[in-house]
Amino acid sequence: MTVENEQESDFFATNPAPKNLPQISAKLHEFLEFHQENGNLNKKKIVLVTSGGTTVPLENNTVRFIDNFSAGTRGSLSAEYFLNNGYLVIFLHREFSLLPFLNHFGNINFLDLLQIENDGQKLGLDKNKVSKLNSDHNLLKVLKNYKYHTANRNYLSISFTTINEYLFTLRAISEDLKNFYEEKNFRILIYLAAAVSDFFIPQSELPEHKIQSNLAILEDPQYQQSQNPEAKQIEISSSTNGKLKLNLDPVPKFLKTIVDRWYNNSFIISFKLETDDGLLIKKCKQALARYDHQLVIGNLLQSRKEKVVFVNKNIDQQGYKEDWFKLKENEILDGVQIESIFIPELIKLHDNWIDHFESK
Ligand code: PAZ
Repeated sequence: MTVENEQESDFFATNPAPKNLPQISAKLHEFLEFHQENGNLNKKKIVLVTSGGTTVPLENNTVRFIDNFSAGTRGSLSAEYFLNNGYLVIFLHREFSLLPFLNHFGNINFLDLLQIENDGQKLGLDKNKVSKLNSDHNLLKVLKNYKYHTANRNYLSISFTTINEYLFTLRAISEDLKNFYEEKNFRILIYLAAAVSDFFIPQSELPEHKIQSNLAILEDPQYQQSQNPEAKQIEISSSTNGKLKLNLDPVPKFLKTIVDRWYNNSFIISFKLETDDGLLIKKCKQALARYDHQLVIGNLLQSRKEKVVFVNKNIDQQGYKEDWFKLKENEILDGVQIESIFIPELIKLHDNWIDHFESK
């Protein structure tokens, strides 16, 4: 067993599965069964898109948590381009983050599109506002796509909030997908765009209740007795001068397990986000060397909506190659989405991958 595999089994053995996992699995199973019965699993490719950021709770009854910046723009737009290119999509996203199709209308308040008619007796549409929305945001086109893909059940949304929920759900999805696709799992594309925390506190070591800041309460024996004795990763007391000290464990590196066990033979893409451009390519290459998957897409926080880099191995497996995709000045002004440029390239890479397996 590799170190990564050991860390993975430890994680699942020591952290509780989310309570709604059986419902999620049932929903997924039903989605895959529907497409199997309709012959789509043999005809269509499927992509698992992960999107948005994971939280790290600091209390079991969670009032406070650590979060990150990701709004799910990349994931939700990508899901839409995959759908429009004939893929079935499983969209594993942070609850309340951006969703495919709705992502175009993030700042729009739908109440402003409605009006009250007949002296308060009837609900109406403000046609001028709807028409402006249509001309500004291509509402009709987006709506047609949305209706088409929902009517055909082409995508399934599953949400997570915490790092724990994310990892358990990712594993559950992989188990079902593997069973449905069996030896054809090269038709599965895994697109890991979620911003997943690198650090966390295991559930068994979380304080049960809201962390108190009042030293008198902290030193009250009755309060101390009510606390989880294992909660040693979070320290606040008079000996810390009332400062909150956090000790976070590293999240096990799941990508190795994903590549070797959960999704072997699937086309796996991970993302690498950095803020220092001097590190980006180096970190992408490190990830490829460590996990041996198919592609890393690198992006910088500051320019992630304008450029990305594909880093993968050369055909002869010797060394790496980098392909940049950048929006031009006029494309940025016209609101072109970088996903519209690089997703078609990804699909070509996935198609080559499938051809390789099918011609064996
Ligand atoms: O969600 P968003 O569109 O604001 O950001 C997308 C992103 C930067 C989170 C994604 O492109 C990415 O790089 N995800 C992986 C992050 C990482 O764990 O390195």
